[in-house]
Amino acid sequence: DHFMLKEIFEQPETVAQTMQGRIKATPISPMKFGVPAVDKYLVPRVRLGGLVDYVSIIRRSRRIIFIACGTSYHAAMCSRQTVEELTQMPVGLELSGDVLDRRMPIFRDDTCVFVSQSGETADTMRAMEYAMESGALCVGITNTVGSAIARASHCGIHINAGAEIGVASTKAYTSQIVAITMMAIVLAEDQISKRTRIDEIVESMLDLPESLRMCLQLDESIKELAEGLKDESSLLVFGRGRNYATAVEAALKVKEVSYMHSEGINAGEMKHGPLALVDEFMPIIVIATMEDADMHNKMQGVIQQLMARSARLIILANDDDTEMTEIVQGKYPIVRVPRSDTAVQPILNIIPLQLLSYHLTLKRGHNVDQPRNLAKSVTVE
Ligand code: G6Q
Repeated sequence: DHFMLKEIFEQPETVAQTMQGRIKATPISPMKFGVPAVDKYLVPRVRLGGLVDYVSIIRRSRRIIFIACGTSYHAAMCSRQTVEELTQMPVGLELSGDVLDRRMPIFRDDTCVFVSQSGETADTMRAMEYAMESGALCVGITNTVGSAIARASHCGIHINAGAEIGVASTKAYTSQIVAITMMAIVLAEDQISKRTRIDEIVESMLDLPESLRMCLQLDESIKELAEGLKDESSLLVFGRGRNYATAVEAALKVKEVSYMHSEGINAGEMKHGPLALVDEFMPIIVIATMEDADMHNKMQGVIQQLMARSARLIILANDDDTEMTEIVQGKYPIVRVPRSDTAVQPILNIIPLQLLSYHLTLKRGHNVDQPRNLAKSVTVE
């Protein structure tokens, strides 16, 4: 019925398109005698044609800085940890407009990665011109072949997600995360110590289309959830680690199309202010998937603290998380998503939240594809 819904449902195919011809299906570290075999020659698991000639320059750079706006910024926020984990390099994250406002120091041995669905966003383009003047290597990650950022950057990755028409970015977000994760892998492929980890991430990426299809089956139950939330004036979303990005991206989706106030909150910051908003009326979505044991424990603690304050919760958990069933005791709805690798799980987690923003908007009677005051490409500063 709408481009936004069409694009949400395209994601099993669009993430596959982003990986197509770039990821090798066979593991690079086959197990021999219970330990990963170390081949004489490193066989790369991922190949990104647009980066091949620049990989060694990026590896030698002082730091990597991701620069973007809106949803593209959230995609970089989500994948930044994977880049840090695999490369062990300092990885910065900046809003395009803020780079210019601060006249941020950028140096010739920096790599600046500009993430933009349209490739035409004025703030990101200006930030790239600024970084070029500083002599930094400029990498573009865009969805639009021939766009200003794709043409003016030194090298880059096309995310190949196909044209995105809905103003609310959905399929571009998941493909941007896939593209940045592939970039992290390419940068780490020279390190033998990272090969097993790369295999784990790649295996989960290859499962993505199937897992995304399972997430899309949540559509009907999310519609019901939206019915119970449609008259609210505010919605909080709590997450931490990579899922802090999921929380802020979900909140952006909700506010931009349904016009409901929504805020993504880092659950680690809860005690430093946001807890004051918690009462039995304020709806709070808590992202508590169990891809990482430490994070899962922390999120269980957050849920218990919120329960102690009689909060009104909606929990996002994995389909095999029985502990969560015990903690929640049937008091709150639990949205279940399949389990994946820590680097890949946020790609699944955002799906029910994209669907929620879509259904909330229809139920509140707004135009989901063309929200007021917003344009698809923000070509003015
Ligand atoms: C969100 C939007 C918006 C977009 C930014 C940056 O749903 O589509 O936040 O991500 O305006 O646009 P580009 O990714 O095209 O640079």
